[in-house]
Amino acid sequence: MNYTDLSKEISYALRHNPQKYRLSLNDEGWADLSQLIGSLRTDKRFTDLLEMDILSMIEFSEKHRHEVLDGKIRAVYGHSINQKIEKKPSVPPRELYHGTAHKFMDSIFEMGLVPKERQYVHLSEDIETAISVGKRRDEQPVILKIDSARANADGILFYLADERIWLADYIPSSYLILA
Ligand code: HQG
Repeated sequence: MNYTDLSKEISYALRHNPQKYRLSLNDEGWADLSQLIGSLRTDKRFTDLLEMDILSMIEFSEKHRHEVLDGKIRAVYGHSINQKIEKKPSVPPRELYHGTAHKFMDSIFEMGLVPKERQYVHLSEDIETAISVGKRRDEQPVILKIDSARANADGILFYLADERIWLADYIPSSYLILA
């Protein structure tokens, strides 16, 4: 079983298209794991899929994209479905980072960071993660530093997705500087 294929398919199901897999997500994005397994088995790449494969895929993934608890599974971040996934606000570290492409910079300095297709803007605690996120769109990405302490003090909410990734609804450009 190819774990990269499995991870991508599960991300697609839980972030973007749960209906296709006959899944319903609760407010925090949790879906029934056995229903997901049943739906994935109809794909010829995953006919032998067991829960154990999903647990191993999560364990060996370099990023913490999915979590399993009590027969449920969810995507940790990245959702684009209409149903808003609820996150509890937390106090962010003083600074956060976002890696992006040069071609977006005019628009970002004009409008701030917006979630685009996803439900939340994605930010990271460390520059290395921001670089790898930005490299998806630009060989030499722009790294923005977010003054998250000041933004949070001014009422902008931040949500912890996992130990490295933070989410926000919107970051006005006045809190952004080039890292
Ligand atoms: C940009 C992947 C123009 C923003 C990654 C980004 C991450 C603007 C793009 C996670 C803008 C949205 C999320 C504005 C923001 N004008 N462009 N005003 N505001 N943008 O993919 O943060 O591997 O939705 O800079 O690694 O790149 O799939 O967000 O370039 O962790 O698990 O609009 O998804 O994780 O792109 O990536 P995305 P992202 P996985």
